Amino acid sequence: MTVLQVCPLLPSLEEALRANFKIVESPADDVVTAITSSRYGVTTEQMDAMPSLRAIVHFGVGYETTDVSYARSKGIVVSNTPDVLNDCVADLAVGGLIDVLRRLSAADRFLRRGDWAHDAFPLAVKVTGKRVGILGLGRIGGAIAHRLAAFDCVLSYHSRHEVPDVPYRYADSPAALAEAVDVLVVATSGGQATAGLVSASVLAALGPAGYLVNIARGSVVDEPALVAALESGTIAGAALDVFADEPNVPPALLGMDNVVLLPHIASATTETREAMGDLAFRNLRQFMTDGTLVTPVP
Ligand code: 8YV
Repeated sequence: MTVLQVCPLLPSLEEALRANFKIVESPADDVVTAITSSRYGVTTEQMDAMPSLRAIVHFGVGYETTDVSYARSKGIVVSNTPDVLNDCVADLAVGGLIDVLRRLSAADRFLRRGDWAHDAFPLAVKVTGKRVGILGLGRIGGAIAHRLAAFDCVLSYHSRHEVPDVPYRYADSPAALAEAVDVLVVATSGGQATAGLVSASVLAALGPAGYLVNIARGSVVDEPALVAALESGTIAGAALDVFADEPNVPPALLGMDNVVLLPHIASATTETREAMGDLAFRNLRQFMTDGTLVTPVP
């Protein structure tokens, strides 16, 4: 029962893996399953180097770092950890939205610098009642919308397909969505299909009073266009938990007081990471027991 551990994982998950399976850290002929995180995935070269590989288990909901079609073509099934992180990711999206509009992080810096002694902190922007557009109304996007409804926000969304039975207005393109809202929240999956969806023209449509919140993947936003839009005042500000080339953040963003920068922490609470670890472990154990996965990717 040999398992390839591709990258460092949650300590409790690593412990459970070591207690139950033979763990190796590089591809070998007898590896049946590989466990990895959304950040690393499993490369096609790694798949090719493991002839007995039959399952790839991801710690994380995203799996764009693994070529799932290639895996399928080799008879390898793939799982992720959906749903268990919806609440925390949605909480953080709302936190980032409030931070960037009310300028919480900027106000914290202002106070720590000692500026309060001689200045009043500038007025910020009201959150309640704002028009918010969700790009990608999936499980996480839905949880974000649900929370923002309690702030009396006027919600609309764009997804590949209109979602039945939701009370939010559908916009038929990312630009049409951006045009109609004060805040655009990116909650799509990553990968090829969504790469660069938030383009320079979408940012222009969001406009000089508009804010961008991204808790999805850096790849969904044209990052150089975003930096340019923030530099020129094409948009008012941004709250970003994800970047195109993590952990590298465009240096220009570091000096901007109207940008909230977070080190990809949306799912990073003890409760949620333990739940993700537990679900990843259950996928692995079930596959090793009966050849099926608890939460195979769609
Ligand atoms: C984690 C994530 O940071 O679930 C995802 O897709 O991006 C985050 O929850 C990631 O899984 C850890 O590598």
